[in-house]
Parts: sequence; structure tokens; C-alpha cells
Amino acid sequence: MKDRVKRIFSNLTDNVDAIILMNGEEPNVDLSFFYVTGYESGLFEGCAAILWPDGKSDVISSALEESCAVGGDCQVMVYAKLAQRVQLLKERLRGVRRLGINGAGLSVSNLEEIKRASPGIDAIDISVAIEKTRIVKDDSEVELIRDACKIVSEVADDIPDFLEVEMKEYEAAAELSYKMQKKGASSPSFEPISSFGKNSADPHHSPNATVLRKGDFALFDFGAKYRRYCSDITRTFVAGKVSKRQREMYEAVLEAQATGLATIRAGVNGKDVDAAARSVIDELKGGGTMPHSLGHGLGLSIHDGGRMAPGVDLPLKKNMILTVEPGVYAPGYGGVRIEDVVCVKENGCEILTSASKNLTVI
Ligand SMILES: [Mn+2]
Repeated sequence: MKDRVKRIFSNLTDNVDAIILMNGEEPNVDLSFFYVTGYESGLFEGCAAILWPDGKSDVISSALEESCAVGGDCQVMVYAKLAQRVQLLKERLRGVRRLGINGAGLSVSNLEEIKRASPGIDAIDISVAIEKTRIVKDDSEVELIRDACKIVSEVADDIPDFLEVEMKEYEAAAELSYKMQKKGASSPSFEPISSFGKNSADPHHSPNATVLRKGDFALFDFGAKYRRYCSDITRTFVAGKVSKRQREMYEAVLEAQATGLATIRAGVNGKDVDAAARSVIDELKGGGTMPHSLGHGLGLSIHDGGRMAPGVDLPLKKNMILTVEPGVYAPGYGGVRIEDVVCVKENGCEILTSASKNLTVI
């Protein structure tokens, strides 16, 4: 993991002597801690990693997590009591004047503890450098995301087998979670979205007791977490019989996605990919709107930095992993979204999700 640490330092715009990543209590655990340590198992509440410019890192681990912390390439120091943690921080930060912190992942109370352990230290927010580093994946990360994508692709292709009219949204959501975990996911990467009929016009609908009726759209947006890495996929189906309006909406979204995918390659700006896809949706005059960005970065977290959206500058680089998820939503009627995960290449992109996108009637 030394390469990752060195890359973070190379992306800094401020000089710092060391960087600290410190976890609070779940869910305030900084995923960048796992990025630099590579620990696949363990919760690591309250633990810290101190990173050095030569790529080395020290981990201050609670006794509870010690067995998960050994075996990596970090030097591990273990504390049993809080006072010992403060003492370890004090010792390791001796001589550090300018300390980089991840403002996006550090709680105020942990920052106060660091300052108590090392009075007079200058804390500098270097979260931009961390985001910039994490957004470009190394090959081992690409492989883990590929595996996470395989799980959701298989589950998405299973949907026509279990979905039926009269099923409730939360029942379908439960099937998705269960099937992902049966295939090796440690958990869903976020609460699955399962939305039927007019609920599908709400892009982030929370599943409820709404039942699937003939003529409804059925939209599913879900992801798997596999060895800490996330996937994310959306597929939309129709129950019973497809209307002309539904077919037009579906085909527009499919074409918008194909247009976006064809635009992606290293060197292109994400906002231009968004514009290319969005223009197809805009041609569906009166047929609905797309109130969200075309896609987002994906990795240890489901929104891993970077968006392809109007006005957002994101020059694409090789090995960035992004979602491409155009949608069209007509309030009171319904919505369609189709989402895949791609890895940016020099001359295009590789699509990591493989589930069918043919308009499927349940
Ligand atoms: Mn997404």
C-alpha cells in the first residue's frame, strides 16, 4: 500500500510532515484508513493511521482489532485504554509540525484529541489530495470492483425470475439484498431502491408497501459491497404490457446511455459526457426530466469523489471508475433509469456491469 501513500503525498498542494487518518465510531469511520492499510477485515473504530512521505505508515490499533491489523505492511502499535492511545499519538507525532488531516473524514472530537496529544501542531486539511488519489484506481482495486459488479449483474439478470405482480417494493428489495449476499457480498453498498409505478419518478425512493400493478414501471437501483469495494447498477422493467410512452422513455434513456458511454475516454471532460447524454433526454420534450448528474465515482464508497454533471470540471483519467446512469422522470407517472459501471481507458471505457438492458416485460 506504499504506492497509495506516496501518491497521496504527490497530490498535495501544501507541504506537510505527516498525514493522520483517524476513525470515530461507526458510521464515522474514514474509508481512506482502509485505502492506505488495505485491511479487508475489522471495524477499526477509534484507530488511526499516520502516513509518512516515504510511503511508510504506522497504525495505532485498538486491542480489539489487533488480529485484523497484523500481516499488512504497516507498523502496528496497540492500545488497550484511551489514555494509551493519546500517549501513542503523542509519541508518533513528536517532531511533526505540519500535520495533514482528512477534513472530509475526521470528526471534531478526534481532531481535538490529536491537538491535545500534540499541542501547537498545525493541522492542514489535505482531503482534496486524498480524493484526487482515490478517484484513480490501481489495478487491484479495479479487480475488486469488477467482482462486486459481477455480483450485481447476476442479481439484476435474476429479477425477471422473482418479480411478479402484487409483490411489494420492500419484498423485492429484500430479495436483492439476500441474493447479493448469497453470491458473496458482505452487504449491500447502500439501501436498495425498489420503486413501482409513479414511485419510480422519485430517483431516490425508499421502498415501502406499494404493490406492483400491471402497466407499472419497476425500477431497481442497488449495489454490492465485496471486500470493502462497491458496485452500483440500475435496471428498469415494465409489468404486464408496455405503453407507447413507456417505450419512448425507455429507448431515450438507453440511447442517452449509449451516447454517454461512446463519449468516455481518458482526456474527455466528465461535464461533456454528461452534456452528450443529457441532450438525448432533452429531445424527449415534455416526456420528463433528468434532475441528477449522469454519474459519479465509485470505489470504497458509493460516491467516491468526482461527478459527471453540468458545470463540474472532471478531466477523465485512465482507471477512473464511474457510473453512467441517465434517467428520465415524469412526476405522477413514473421514471426510467439505466445504470452501469465503467472503467475509463485511454481510448474508451470498459463496462464492468453486464446485465441485460433489453426492455423486459414481467
Ligand atoms: Mn449510482
